[in-house]
Amino acid sequence: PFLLNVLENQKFLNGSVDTYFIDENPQLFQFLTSQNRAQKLLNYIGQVLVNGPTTPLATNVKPADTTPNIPAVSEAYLTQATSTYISVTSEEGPNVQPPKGFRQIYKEQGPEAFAKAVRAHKGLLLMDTTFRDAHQSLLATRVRTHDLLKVSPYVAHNFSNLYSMENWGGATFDVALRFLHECPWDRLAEMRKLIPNIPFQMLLRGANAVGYTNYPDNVVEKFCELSVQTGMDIFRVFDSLNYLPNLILGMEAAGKAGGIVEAAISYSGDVSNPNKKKYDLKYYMKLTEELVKAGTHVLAIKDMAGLLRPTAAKMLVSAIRDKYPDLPIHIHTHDTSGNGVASMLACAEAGADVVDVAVDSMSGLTSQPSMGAIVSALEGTPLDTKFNLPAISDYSAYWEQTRTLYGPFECTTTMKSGNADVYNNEIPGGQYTNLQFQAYSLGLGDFFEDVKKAYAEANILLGDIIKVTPSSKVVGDLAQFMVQNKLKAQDVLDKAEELSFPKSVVEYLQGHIGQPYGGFPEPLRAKVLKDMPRLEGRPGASMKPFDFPKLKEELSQIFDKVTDKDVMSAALYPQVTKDYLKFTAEYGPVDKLDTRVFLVGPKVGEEFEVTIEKGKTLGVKTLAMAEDLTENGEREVFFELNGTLRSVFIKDNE
Ligand code: 3PY
Ligand code: ZN
Repeated sequence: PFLLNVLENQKFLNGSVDTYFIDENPQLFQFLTSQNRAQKLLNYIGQVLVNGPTTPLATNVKPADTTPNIPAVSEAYLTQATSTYISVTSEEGPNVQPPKGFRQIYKEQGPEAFAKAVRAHKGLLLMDTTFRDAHQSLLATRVRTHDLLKVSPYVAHNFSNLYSMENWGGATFDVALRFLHECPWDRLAEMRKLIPNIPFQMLLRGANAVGYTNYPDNVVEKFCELSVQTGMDIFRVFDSLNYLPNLILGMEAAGKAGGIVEAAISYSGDVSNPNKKKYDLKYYMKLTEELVKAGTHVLAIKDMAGLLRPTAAKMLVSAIRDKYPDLPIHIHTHDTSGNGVASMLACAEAGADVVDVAVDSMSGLTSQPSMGAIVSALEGTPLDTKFNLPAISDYSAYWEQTRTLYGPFECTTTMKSGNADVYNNEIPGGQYTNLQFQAYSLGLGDFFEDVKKAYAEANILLGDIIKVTPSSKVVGDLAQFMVQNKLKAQDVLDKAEELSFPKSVVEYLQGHIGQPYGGFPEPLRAKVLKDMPRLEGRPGASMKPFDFPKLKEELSQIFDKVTDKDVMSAALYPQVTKDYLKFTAEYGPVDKLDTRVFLVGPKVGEEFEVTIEKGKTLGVKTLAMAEDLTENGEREVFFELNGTLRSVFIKDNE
């Protein structure tokens, strides 16, 4: 294994080798394990300075040269009665403990008591999506743990009345490992330490967990177990086709793990439009009945594209509220059309308990509607959220500044406004920004308009399906395929037997992600699949249980100190996790660097600090880069590390 130190090599130690041994085993001289974390970080910084970003930047906008102000935890809390505070002692003393929140009800009395407390609550409750869906939709999911943690104590102290914070799951798991070189489990554990009072919520893609494909059942189960152990509380469970067996699998996994189950109906169509017949009120009422029967603690309406207009919102929520007076109802939407606030207010008035918002500076467009807008709209009414507007402003100011660090991933580089055309194309928020980005990076402004139109056609070709990860990718892939090959819907139908469709489309038609409501489109399916195998029923039902011990063994052959969490990550994302483990073995705790330094490296001459653990802070100054390369094509980069001169040699890839 590449981490093996030469001084641990038996052959080397007992002298039974010749000098060619050294030439043939250069990996033994990399001393990776013996290098300390500081040296690894210098290697990382050197690498970025010499060879450019290790995480590809989506545009040529640079991260801002700014240090966000961290809002101070309000003094007001430090003088209040201690009985309402969480009784955990910390090094800083009892005064810094945040007030109790809904999490204490759940932890002390269980999920049912939590659901009751939510129903009994006067006023509208909020979930804050800033830590997950907001940046997934606006900043390509790139927000790093480092920036989430800085503002976490503030959130714990000022927003202890949140129903929950959505801060994990969805695309964050994959992106953390793949692009940010950080461990999603560590992110969860660290946030938990700083926020003991507010329930944490994650997005679980049912049988797809936090991936893009169905996994064996034991993977989903174990994933939920580890999530609860690491600090997760509420699981919003959805299936991309609203396919009940997949939904139930996810619900049971979350429930068995001890979590709060929030089963979600993914919303499509328009219940207020009599011409949109497939997903009508009857369809949603039937699905609600099934989810209630399956024991959900809370019902979510997941409006991933922002299609739930105010009128439809009122119809749908009142119908569910009338039939299920005790069921907590939680609404999720995206503000793509600009109707988000209006719709959430309509939901609240019709009897929803909770709506999703993002802090003002991370709201709007394809993200969630604005927290400040909804809070101020309800102030002084019976639905008053009792949130403090100045506290929201300080939180928003932090994110406004922090957002500029992520300039390279900013959706507003191309997206200047909301667009009600989403009611025609039904593209989910996160995908809408992605597709626009892609179109612009191909230099094809018109391409996006064509893709959006093709998306609507592709949806009909595939049977007018629910579109959310991963079924939305199937529709998006078909749409791009149609635009690139200049195919109209009729051409696709006519030439289906000869066309070589995207893999995701073929697999969807084979039944790999489940069964769509109303069945697969025929004759398209028969023409595309010909005699290829078809999966009936729930895909996971026919998969062999995943062999975790075997994977652990395999990883331990290559890497040091492999944890169960690493193994879980690798079960979901095998190659991405191996790359992550290799990366951190080589470059150390890059998650501790400030975001600008992490993304593009420091300026020459810049001094900065890195706190690699509590009480251990490195002072770094970048001194210079050698102009000439060494014989081996390496460039020497000079640093001052805690006042001592250090240098690293980096292979120049130019
Ligand atoms: C996800 O699956 O990541 C989503 O946000 C779907 O809406
Ligand atoms: Zn969403």
